[in-house]
Amino acid sequence: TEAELLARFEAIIAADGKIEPRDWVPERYRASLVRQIAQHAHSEIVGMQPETNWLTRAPSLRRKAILLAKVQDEAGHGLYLYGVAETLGADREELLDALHQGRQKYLSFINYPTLTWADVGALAWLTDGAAVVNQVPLCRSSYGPYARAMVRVCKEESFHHRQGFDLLWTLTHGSPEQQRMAQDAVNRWWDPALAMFGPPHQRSTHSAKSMEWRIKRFTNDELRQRFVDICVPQAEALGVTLPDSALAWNTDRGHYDFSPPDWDELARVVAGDGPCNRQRVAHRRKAHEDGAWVREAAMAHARKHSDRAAA
Ligand code: FAQ
Repeated sequence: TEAELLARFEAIIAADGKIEPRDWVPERYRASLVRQIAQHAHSEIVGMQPETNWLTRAPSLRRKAILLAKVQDEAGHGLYLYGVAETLGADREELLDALHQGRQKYLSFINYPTLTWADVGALAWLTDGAAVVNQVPLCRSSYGPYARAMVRVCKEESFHHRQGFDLLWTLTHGSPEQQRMAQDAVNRWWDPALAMFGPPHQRSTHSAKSMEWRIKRFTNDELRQRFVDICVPQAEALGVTLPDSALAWNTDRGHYDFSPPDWDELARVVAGDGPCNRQRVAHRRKAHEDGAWVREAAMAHARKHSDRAAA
């Protein structure tokens, strides 16, 4: 009966076990996971855009090879994550339609422009750094396929984060103009990185339930604080200033105090009104349409092979 199935589901969660694709789950658990995983997958593939902007203008072959590898990793992460959503019964084409029609979102920071080469470094140091802090606990998410996908994703995101640090380090140890460029990029990416963790806990619609179901392990605010505490010494090592005059060590709390990002701005950007929202979605739609022949050819190839195997 449904009551028995629910009891079994709740027992797995209570024992901190893993839910697997064939297990019965409450519809709200399934829908909330599909929502988060689809948004995560969309973030990976739309997140390639601010970086591909600089692929042809990377200052050396080494930097270009690193950036190419990073962008390819993100395409791979998108693929795993759409695959994970499929294990929950979601249809990949439907998820992409929802993205293209604006019914499903991707993370807000992707709607900001990468104005200079230093942005490639600041974007990676700060937003990949934030992604690692947010996603390491997802390696212990209650949904098995999501948790397992996150292990490899986090290893690759850590590499992305480090190469961003390395890129910025080169600039902060370069000419005064390069130093200014690095500082300017950090100034512009700090708030979007803080906003990545989502709204404050009181305003987070999904956190309570997601934590009860052990999809999430920490509140948005706890992870944001962890990120700030990690960034401050790294900024000192880099020789950049984080753009927040309220940033100060609080001995009582054992954490840095900091100013929150502008929540109204986050709401506006999520609603579609950020500096690059229209451009990002239009580019994604065009890439999807232009790639139709590749998908058709791949399907025809797969059919030919399965027909041969059957014959
Ligand atoms: N932007 O109730 P909560 C990368 C939405 S990218 C946009 O707190 P939840 C690749 C939220 O969806 C990193 N929307 O929601 C890369 C919800 O709206 P909904 C990808 C936001 O789910 C790096 C509503 O607000 N990682 O690595 C944002 O409990 C560098 C209420 O929020 C992930 O996606 C936002 N910042 O917590 C590429 C991590 N914040 O769905 C290039 C997986 C909140 O009701 C360069 N996701 N919203 O319409 C998560 O961990 C969670 O979904 C959170 C939000 C933490 C994002």
